[in-house]
Amino acid sequence: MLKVTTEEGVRVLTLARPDRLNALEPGLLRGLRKALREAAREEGVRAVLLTGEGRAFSAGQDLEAVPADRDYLRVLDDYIPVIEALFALEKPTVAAVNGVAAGAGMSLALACDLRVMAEGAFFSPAFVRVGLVPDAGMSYFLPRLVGLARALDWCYRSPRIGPEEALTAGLVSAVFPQEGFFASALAFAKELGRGPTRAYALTKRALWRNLEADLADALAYEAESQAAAGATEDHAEGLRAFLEKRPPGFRGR
Ligand code: LHQ
Repeated sequence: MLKVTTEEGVRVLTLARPDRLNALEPGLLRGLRKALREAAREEGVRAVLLTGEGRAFSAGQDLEAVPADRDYLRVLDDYIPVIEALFALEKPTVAAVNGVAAGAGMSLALACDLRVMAEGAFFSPAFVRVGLVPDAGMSYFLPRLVGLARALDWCYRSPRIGPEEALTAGLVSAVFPQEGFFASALAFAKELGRGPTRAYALTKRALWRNLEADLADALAYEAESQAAAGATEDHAEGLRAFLEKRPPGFRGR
């Protein structure tokens, strides 16, 4: 099941099948899809934090719940809308990787804007270990986040990618001690939740889009994005706050 709470503008989504290491099955994926739709709609939600209950973030696809006919086209039908919804969400998304993130569990974390991890946690592509290929967005996100050479290496060997390697690769923004991990991750997300939400959304869109653009196209898109950001209340507040030498009070509009 999925637990949904809100902490000062941060919608916390907790994968909660701890006895199965939060392995993913259709019910949980449907819950995620619904929760992401709600997070997108609710104005008071200014950031999303995705985490796991117990000792794992998620061990990926529930290997005991794969259909007997192994119709993986159908299995992946449940994943695709979740990954698309995470990527499309116009609010900062953070994966709080509290423990192992394997296979499609790692993919979920990759589809978030940023990741933080606990000292004892690790990522593992895992797919190759069961004779499968990266899915749920991993083949898209991983090379873009850490480079093609590293992505191929990790997907072939499926090593345990711990905090040091993840930080060096730029896969995570921060590593926090196991003790108090959730509080640290929440504080990280709350900081984003207090930011200029529209500007974050425009930034995310421009950075991803312009990976595939030429310079002229990228410059034109930036100008359009800046015009949109320039029209927000948060920009007006940011300007006022600067001139008045005080911290800005962004409201996400
Ligand atoms: C699990 C799982 C699990 C069920 C631990 N399922 N029960 C694939 C197919 C089709 C289409 C969609 O996409 C995919 C994508 C994928 O995600 S493929 C990759 C799937 N994930 C894996 O291959 C990882 C499998 N798990 C492991 O390698 C280990 O469990 C890790 C390294 C994650 C953790 O190891 P340990 O800390 O030693 O824990 P454990 O193995 O003892 O697990 C605890 C329990 O959780 C255990 O059950 P039990 O009844 O014995 O206590 C496991 O069977 C269960 N569990 N992962 N994916």
